[in-house]
Amino acid sequence: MKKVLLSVLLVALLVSPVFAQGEKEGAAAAPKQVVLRLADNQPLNYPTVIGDEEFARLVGEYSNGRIKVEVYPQGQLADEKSAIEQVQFGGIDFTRVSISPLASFQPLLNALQMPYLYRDANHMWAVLNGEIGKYFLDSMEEKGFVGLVYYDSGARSFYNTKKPIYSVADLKGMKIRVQESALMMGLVQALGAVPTPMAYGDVYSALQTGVIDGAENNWPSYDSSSHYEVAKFYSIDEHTRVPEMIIASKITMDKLSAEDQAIIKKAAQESQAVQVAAWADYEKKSEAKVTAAGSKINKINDQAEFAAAMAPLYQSQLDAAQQEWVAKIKAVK
Ligand code: GTR
Repeated sequence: MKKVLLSVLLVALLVSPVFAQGEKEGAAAAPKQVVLRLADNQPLNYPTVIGDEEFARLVGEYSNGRIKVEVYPQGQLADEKSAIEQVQFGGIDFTRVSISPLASFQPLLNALQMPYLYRDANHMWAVLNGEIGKYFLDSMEEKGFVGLVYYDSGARSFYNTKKPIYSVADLKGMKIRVQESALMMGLVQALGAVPTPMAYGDVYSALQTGVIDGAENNWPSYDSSSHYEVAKFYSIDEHTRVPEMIIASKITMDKLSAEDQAIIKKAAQESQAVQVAAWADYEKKSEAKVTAAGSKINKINDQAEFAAAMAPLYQSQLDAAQQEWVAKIKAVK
């Protein structure tokens, strides 16, 4: 037995340099393909994943197939927070995330997602795709990331298993799941409810078993996570517009040539149009789907009441620099 093993090893040693040489020669003829991985916690056909796939397609096209981006949806690689951590140390090359948990890594981002910050979606896009948005994408570098592009994520509202929310008082004492974000904890507390930070993938069963009473999200997530099956009351208050971002690992990007880095940045920027169109389409379909499935949907009575309750967050959650950014954002026409 030992003898057989020894001869197998010998043969392997003898032939391996040949293989190595063959590989090298092949590499000289056709440059080796670089395979990079992108993590997304949303399912296939969700607008962010449609955007990721467009990004991957464009990278393939612009590099003539030399760079391949593989998209892993549905949290296959990691939950959102772990995906960000892994991108930071180079274990995953890209991830598409909500900037809410991302702000734990780059707190400056909180200035982009304050409650009732934007007048409407157009105002948000003017900010994100203008100089301010560029500054925030670039600010990711000092934390070990390269910010590539913003994606749409609509507006977030509360939903719960108990009753419709009309006024701030209705939320009193309710246990509300939030993303892993200090700002979101503060926001829910400001409304008199009890925040429970939790990974996205754990929310369905927490709603079902009554560990929490509710959560908050946009229409597409309320739909695709199936939370509408267990939390029937969706109350439109649209407290925040939280954009999403594709970030690259700075470790990965630093290994690539300047030309390839430019290809990745261009492809990501250009994928935005497809993602935004997919978002608009999915948002309408989700609202119709959850309504047909029996969700009880209502508008809150007075948005000004909610905005007033959350206004102190602009002081308590933001430092002077962030407050200056907020002023600049509000001034964008
Ligand atoms: C969704 C977002 C996810 C995740 C989720 C959550 O809108 O697309 O990346 O952040 O919200 O609430 O955890």
